Amino acid sequence: MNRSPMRLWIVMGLVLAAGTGLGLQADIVTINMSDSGWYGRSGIHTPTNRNYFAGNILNVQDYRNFFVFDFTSPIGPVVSGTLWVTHRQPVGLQGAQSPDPSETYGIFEVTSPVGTVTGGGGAPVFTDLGDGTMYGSWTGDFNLLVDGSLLAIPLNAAGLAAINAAMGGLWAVGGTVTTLQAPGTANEWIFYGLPPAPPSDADVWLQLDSIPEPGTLLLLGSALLGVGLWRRRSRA
Ligand SMILES: [Ca+2]
Repeated sequence: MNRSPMRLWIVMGLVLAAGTGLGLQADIVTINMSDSGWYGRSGIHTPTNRNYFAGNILNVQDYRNFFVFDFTSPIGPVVSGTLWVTHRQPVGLQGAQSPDPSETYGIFEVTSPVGTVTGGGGAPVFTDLGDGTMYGSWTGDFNLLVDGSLLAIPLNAAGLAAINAAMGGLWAVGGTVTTLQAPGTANEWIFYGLPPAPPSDADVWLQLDSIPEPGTLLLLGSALLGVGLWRRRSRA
C-alpha cells in the first residue's frame, strides 16, 4: 500500500468517527399529546371527552385509555424516549385508588386507524388499547397519587420503532391497568380527571431523543466532498 491510499484510509476513519460522534448527540424533542380519551369494555366512548380514565369501577366495567401524538412534521430517528403522563383528579375526589398495594399501568400498540380510535370504534378499539405489543409500563401504589403526580414510562425498543414508523402522520398509543381484578369487581382506577378539571395537551407528552438527521447528512456530505478534493489534490 503506497502512501496516498494509506492517508485516504486514515481520513475516512476520522470521517466515520466524527459521524458516529455526531450521531450520539441526539436532540431532546418534546411533543405534547394532540388528543386523548377512554373506552369502556362495552365499547362506550365519547369523542369530545378528553379525559383519560383507566381502570375498574365496582359493579360497572373496566376502562382503557389512549393518547394521540402528531408527527405530521417528522423529526429525525428517535433513539430513546419516555412517555410522561400527569395524574389529574378533581378537588376533593380520590382520582386514583385500589385495594391492592401495587398496580401496573401499561401502554400498548394500537392497530386500529387513529381516526377510528378518536371517532369511536366500539368494543374492538377497547380490546386494541390493551393488547398486542407493550411499549412500556409504570408500577406503583395508586393510593399515593395526588393531582399533578407524574408517571414516567420509558419506551422500549418496540415503542421507539413504532414512533419511527409513524413519522409523517399521527401516532396513537393505548393504555390499560394490567393488574386489574375481574372487570367490574373492584374500585381500582387512575386518571379520574373529570371536569371541571379536564386535561390539557401539556398534561401528557413524549420526551424523545432524536438524531438531527439533516445535520448528520450535511456533515457526511461535506466530509466526503473534502475527501474527494483532497484525493484530487494528492494526485495532482
Ligand atoms: Ca393493541
